[in-house]
Amino acid sequence: MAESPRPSIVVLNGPNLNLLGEREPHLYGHATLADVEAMCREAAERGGHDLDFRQTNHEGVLIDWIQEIRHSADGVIINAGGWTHTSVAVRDALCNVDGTIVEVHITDIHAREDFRRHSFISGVADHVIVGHGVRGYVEAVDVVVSREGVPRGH
Ligand code: CA2
Repeated sequence: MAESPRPSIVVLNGPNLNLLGEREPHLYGHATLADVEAMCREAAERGGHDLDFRQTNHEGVLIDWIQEIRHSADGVIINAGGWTHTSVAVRDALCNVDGTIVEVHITDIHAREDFRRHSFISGVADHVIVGHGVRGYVEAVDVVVSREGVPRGH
């Protein structure tokens, strides 16, 4: 009998997160996005999952990626950066995702400027992690691993 593929987690990062570790360390810390990817990969491996880690500065690219993985990913971890607070289109794309959705923010978006308090994504996410620094990404991987087999919305 053919072996079933390992469950998969896709981590999607939005605009400017490629600059992580280069600027504003007082807010975002010193870890680079490559460091975050390595941490996520280790956690996914520990949980027996494959990991696909991506970043884009282009909103349409993010939407294409969400559509691409909507039926194949067991979990989607998303830090949509500034689009969190502006994009109905990213939210609409996420509505079509079959797997678990975890929204992550490095900072506590509720304790910063007023315009960061509203997230278009939180309403369609199964789980939201804010303000735990880059460790929040690892927590998100652990959430997806622990929810394996749980249908969306439960
Ligand atoms: O706290 C988060 O993870 C955010 O999603 C980060 C976004 C911000 O717009 C959200 O309100 C909260 C900003 C990403 C920009 O990341 C940078 C990292 C280092 C240096 C410069 C930008």
